[in-house]
Amino acid sequence: MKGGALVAALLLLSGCASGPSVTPTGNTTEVTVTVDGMRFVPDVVEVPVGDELVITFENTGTEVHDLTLENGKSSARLMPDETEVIDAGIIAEDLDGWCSVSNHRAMGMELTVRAVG
Ligand SMILES: [Cu+2]
Repeated sequence: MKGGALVAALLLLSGCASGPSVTPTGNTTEVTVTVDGMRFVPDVVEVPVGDELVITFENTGTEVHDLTLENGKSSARLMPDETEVIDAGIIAEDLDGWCSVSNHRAMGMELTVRAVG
C-alpha cells in the first residue's frame, strides 16, 4: 500500500507541473481587431493550437482603449485612430481578452481567443 501511495503522489505531482504545453506549428495567425462603441470587432478570434498570434489592434472607437490578454500581453492605451501590433505569443489554450480602461470590460469590451484543434 505504501508504494502505491507514493506512485499516486508522483503522478499527481507530474500532472500539476506540466501545465499547458504545446508544440509550436511555426505558423503565424494574423488578425485585425477594431472597436465599435464598447465592443471589440471581432470579439472571437480562432487560432490553431501552436500558432503564434499577432493582433493588429486599431482603436476605431471614440475613446481611449487598450487590449489586454490573460497571458499578460497587452497594447498600450491607444487614442482614437491609433494602432498597435500585439505579439500574443504561441497560443496553447483559450485566452480571455478585455479593455482595462475604467469600466469598459463591464460595458462589454471583452474578447475571446479560441485555441482550435
Ligand atoms: Cu476601452
